[in-house]
Amino acid sequence: MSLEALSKLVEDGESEDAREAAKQLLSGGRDPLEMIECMTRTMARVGDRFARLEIFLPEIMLAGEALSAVVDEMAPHLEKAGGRQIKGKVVLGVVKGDLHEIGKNIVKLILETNGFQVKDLGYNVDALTFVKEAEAMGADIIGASSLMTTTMPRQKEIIDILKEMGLRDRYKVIIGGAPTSRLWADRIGADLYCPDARSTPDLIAELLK
Ligand code: B12
Repeated sequence: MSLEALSKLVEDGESEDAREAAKQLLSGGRDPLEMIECMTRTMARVGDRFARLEIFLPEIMLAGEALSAVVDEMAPHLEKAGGRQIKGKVVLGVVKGDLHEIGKNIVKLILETNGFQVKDLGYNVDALTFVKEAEAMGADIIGASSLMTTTMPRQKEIIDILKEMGLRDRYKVIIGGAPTSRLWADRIGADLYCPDARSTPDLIAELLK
């Protein structure tokens, strides 16, 4: 079983076969983080095919479900790699209007296995809810995911609310999701942009120093 074969199963939305393939790869010692990177590229390709009208929403939904099945299989393998000491508290969610949660779920998994405590707010989360939940948790970090150009402004809204409430210095705000960038992070005054889940724990640890 190869990564290419797994990628094809995810792209074709074959959830059960993809799950089995992932199991095989993982038990053969394949690095779960490498698998995630490969699957992220696969999903970008799925998205491009959708944008070109070669496939439609049901196919994306099936591919998304197949990827979620693969991520499920990865969880125990990631846990082995992680430490146990709490490095920071994070509230994490997908911004209002956005239902794309797979990337956020992967980030959650990787943060938890690397010693961060995570409160998962889910998807379609109002900007004010991020702030209220961060206050309730006594969080160090607010992490906001956006997968659409139309919902990226909701990341800025979180920062605007923090400023209005006089809380901007209390939290580090980190952003991610396929259409976001370092440039966007700078523009909205976020503390950090993370391009992928693999780099996130180290980038945050560096930021909190
Ligand atoms: C799967 C998918 C769906 C699934 C989502 C299933 C689910 N449960 O999440 C479904 C079918 C529901 C869906 C719906 C829609 N989708 Co869609 N979807 C995708 C697709 C193909 C893949 C997304 C994905 O899971 N990627 C894999 C993950 C692992 O990657 P990732 O999310 O980028 O996350 C990684 C990093 O970015 C980072 N990261 C992510 N978030 C964060 C947060 C923090 C804090 C940090 C540190 C890091 C981090 O870590 C992750 C792991 O490394 C993308 C294409 C793409 N290029 O992404 C389109 C895409 C995002 N969708 C798109 C569209 C248009 C839609 C719909 C509007 C379609 C429609 N007509 O209804 C709806 C919108 C629904 C809504 N309101 O949100 C467009 C958006 C275009 C735009 N305006 O920007 C895209 C880009 C496809 C395209 N090319 O047209 N979609």
